[in-house]
Amino acid sequence: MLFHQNRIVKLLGIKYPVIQGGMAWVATGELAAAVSEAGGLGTIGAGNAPAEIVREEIRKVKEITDKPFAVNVMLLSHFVEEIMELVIEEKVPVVTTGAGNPGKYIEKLKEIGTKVIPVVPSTALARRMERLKVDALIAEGTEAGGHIGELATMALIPQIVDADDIPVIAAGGIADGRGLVAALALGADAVQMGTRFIACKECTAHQNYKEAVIKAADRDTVVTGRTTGHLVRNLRNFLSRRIMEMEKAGASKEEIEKYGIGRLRMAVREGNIEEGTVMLGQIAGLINNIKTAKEIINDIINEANLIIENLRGINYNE
Ligand code: TUI
Repeated sequence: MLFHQNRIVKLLGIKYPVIQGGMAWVATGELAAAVSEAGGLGTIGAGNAPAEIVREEIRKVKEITDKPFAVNVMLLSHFVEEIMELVIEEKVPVVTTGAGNPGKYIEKLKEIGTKVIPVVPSTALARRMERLKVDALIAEGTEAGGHIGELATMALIPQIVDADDIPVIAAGGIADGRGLVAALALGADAVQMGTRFIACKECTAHQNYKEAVIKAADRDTVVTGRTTGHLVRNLRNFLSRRIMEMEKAGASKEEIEKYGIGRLRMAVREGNIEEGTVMLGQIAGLINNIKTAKEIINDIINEANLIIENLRGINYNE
């Protein structure tokens, strides 16, 4: 069987090597539970939310499913300390981290058996994480939506795979079975997908946000934040144009950050996809339908299996 010896599947106790990205505001308990029920690993995105809000999402997941799930801790959050206390109290099976170095939290999480999986945008951070004995790494390329690093998935994955002996989950630019097989070919053991799971029936984001993903073409994302030091891939819309104008005009980091406050919520909850921040990855252009979490996962696995079967016939020496 294709995924029988898969290290990530074994580590996490899931059926398929598909992880749902922990998107702030978008990745609620409902979405995470649906993905975990379908055999992947669902993730709650803590984003900038306080612990009490995230606790409710954890409770929702636990009500719907007994399967493993993750909480993504966004390390730039003001509430990071209380979120870490919460995930320990709730004995969350898997913690993924983003937007920083989770070094000082790893020991406490591991003590209670929580699996720790940081997102790394470079081999330098991957090596540091290996020394701290994390369970796996998510190597996220710049194709991804939201806060991103500089390296593309195609270049990043094999370099991270070779830099350490930890299982690697590939992320950024992946939305179907072709992406999964490509990631496996580069040496990853699994994929994490965010954008694909926005266009998902169980995703609680506003319908306008889901439609923005479906409507987006290949060149419809832009990267803002070159001047603030926090690169963010989001939809080319009124807001991103305004921010790029401010950046060109030499606005200060504080001014730009202040202008962006509350904008993600505005897009995800209120459906204001012009004045809000619509975070999405470059692969949005490939996504043209809304499916259930189960359909997304089953389709990816079936497509990957077919591709692998076809590849078996190839031999360049003949
Ligand atoms: O974290 C993400 N994606 C996100 S976080 C987010 S909320 C936000 N909004 C505006 C500005 C900043 C954050 C929206 N989307 N993906 C995982 C990810 N982690 N991408 C890049 C990184 C990363 C970057 C630097 C991880 C570690 C890192 O380390 C720097 C260091 O301290 O070594």
